Amino acid sequence: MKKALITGITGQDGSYLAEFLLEKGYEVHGIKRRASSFNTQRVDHIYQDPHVQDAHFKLHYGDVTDSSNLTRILQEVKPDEVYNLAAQSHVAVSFEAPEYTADVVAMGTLRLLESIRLLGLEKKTRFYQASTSELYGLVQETPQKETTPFYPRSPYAAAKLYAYWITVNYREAYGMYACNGILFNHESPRRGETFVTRKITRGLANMAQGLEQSLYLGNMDALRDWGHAKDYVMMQWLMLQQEQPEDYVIATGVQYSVRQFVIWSAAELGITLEFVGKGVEEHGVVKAIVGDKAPALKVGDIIVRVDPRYFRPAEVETLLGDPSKAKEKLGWVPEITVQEMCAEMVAHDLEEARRNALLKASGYSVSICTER
Ligand code: NDP
Ligand code: GDR
Repeated sequence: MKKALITGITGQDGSYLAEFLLEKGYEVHGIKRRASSFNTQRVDHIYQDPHVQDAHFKLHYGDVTDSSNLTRILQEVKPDEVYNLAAQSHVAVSFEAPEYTADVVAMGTLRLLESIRLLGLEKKTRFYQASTSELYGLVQETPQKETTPFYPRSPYAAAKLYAYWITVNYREAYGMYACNGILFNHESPRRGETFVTRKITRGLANMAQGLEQSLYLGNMDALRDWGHAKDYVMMQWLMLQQEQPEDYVIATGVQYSVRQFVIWSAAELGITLEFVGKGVEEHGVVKAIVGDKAPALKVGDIIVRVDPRYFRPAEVETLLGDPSKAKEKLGWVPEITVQEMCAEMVAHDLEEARRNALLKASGYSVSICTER
């Protein structure tokens, strides 16, 4: 039975990857951080009681800022594959916590690679690094492919640049099977609530049910190449099953604006939304409503506004990936379209909003966190 170790297992990708690997028959180990409250919601459904003798899913307390901890876990597990997904992954937050972001994202990757090497596992353990389209930042070529020059535009992206190159370096210097997956944005109902797609689907669903008053967004002109996380974790695994370790771009090859994603999400709730005004004055007005998904809204309501608080000190305006290499060498084609993904996310968040609205109507207190 193959063993995999996933850092960041409690995150969006970690949870889908763990499910995928368990289905493939792996023994899956994950590193979770100690927190003052439960932080395993995304993997609770695959949790196995450690008292069960042949449990195939095991969580270890740890942190990628702690080399001794990583070395101990690696020594204990001796994994065939390591998936390094742990990160302070929010671009806007990285401007506020740049040093911490660098420690986790850049140094965390080095710590893992060096632990694997020092333990003599460099010929056994295959390594996947969660690289990102943010590396392209101020884009030098469109669409972006494996050979497109990088130009990071945030502390997060600059830290990921180090992580990218140190992964390449350990491959070249020590003959490690180490790969970078340069993944473009990928989303799902498990996406963190403060990334733009989930903020939109959750915010609109809450407003439809009368739980929020307005959705405040930043740059709605930003263009992204959005795919589904479930499709993308399969690629992380495939990259580690090849004869030679290589780096791959994973993307859909189509891009849309944040504004377009808002319009689709509203449509999933039966709302026709029209944007009027320019710049910080731009806002989204309800033009028509069909069906029963948005009982709390009426025609003329302003439900989307711009708040400059969400503008970034340096923005990545446009990203569009060219996944030709992954298609050719890994035989991969994304299965879920962005519109299907949007529908799934809205349906998920509407169900949650309906539940909360019902609780509220029954006199129970409901806390709706809307921080960025
Ligand atoms: P999430 O933010 O959902 O998950 C990040 C994970 O990292 C969480 O499990 C988090 O733990 C964990 N983590 C954070 N800091 C530490 C630390 N110091 N030590 C150990 N674990 C830590 O990210 P995604 O699942 O969306 O992304 C996975 C990876 O892929 C990340 O590295 C991200 O940068 C990268 N990426 C993501 C893309 C996307 O569109 N989703 C695109 C390209 C790259 P906790 O749950 O406790 O917070
Ligand atoms: P991104 O994702 O920065 O691309 O990083 P995010 O969803 O945060 O932003 C996408 C674009 O939307 C614009 N935007 C807003 N973003 C947020 N979060 N909140 C808002 O209110 C808002 N309004 C407009 C942003 O300015 C941006 O242009 C994600 C993360 O998962 C990274 O870890 C990963 O590496 C990249 O995707 C690929």
